[in-house]
Amino acid sequence: KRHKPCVLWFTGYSGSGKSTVAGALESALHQQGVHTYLLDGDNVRHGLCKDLGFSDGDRVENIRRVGELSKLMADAGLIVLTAFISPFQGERDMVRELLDDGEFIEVFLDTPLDVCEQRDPKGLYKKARAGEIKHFTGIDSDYQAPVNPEVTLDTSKNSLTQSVEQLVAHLKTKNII
Ligand code: GGZ
Repeated sequence: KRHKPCVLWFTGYSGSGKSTVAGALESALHQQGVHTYLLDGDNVRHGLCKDLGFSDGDRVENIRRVGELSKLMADAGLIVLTAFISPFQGERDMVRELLDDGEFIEVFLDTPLDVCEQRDPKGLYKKARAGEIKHFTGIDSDYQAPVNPEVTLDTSKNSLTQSVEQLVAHLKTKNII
């Protein structure tokens, strides 16, 4: 099926729903025959970025590499989905600048921090509160909410299906799919 390449850049706290929503959107796109690739910590931080930790500088470098990789994949014609906290506006803007106009779609997972902390799927917030993990986003490391995201989702208010529908509608409005 014909589509325009783009990068759907999901940003938000750990536990905000980035990977879940991106994965569900990817399934919906596959059903329509759209060729996609999902980049997240699981397939990037163990390989391409395995030398990086969670200092501000390492996060900047993580996002820079993922941004450059996303550009190459979009050049290959894919719809790229990325699910990284990507806490800094400066780096998100840098990726936007790498891409052609309209190709970068910033998707803000605006799930409140206290909800993310309640979910705590991997027990990481608990460890961060106990001081066992340092520089944890939202606890003792900064998160800069997007200034002008193309799409804002709150997974504490909307179902997964609703989030996917909102994104599919956006892609249709922009003539991407
Ligand atoms: C934030 C951390 C940290 C610290 C480990 N701070 O919920 P998760 O587990 O699966 O997702 C988080 C992931 C964040 O990696 P990113 O590459 O997305 O971060 S960034 O964009 O800022 O470079 C979390 C886990 O790694 N994790 N330590 N200190 N998240």
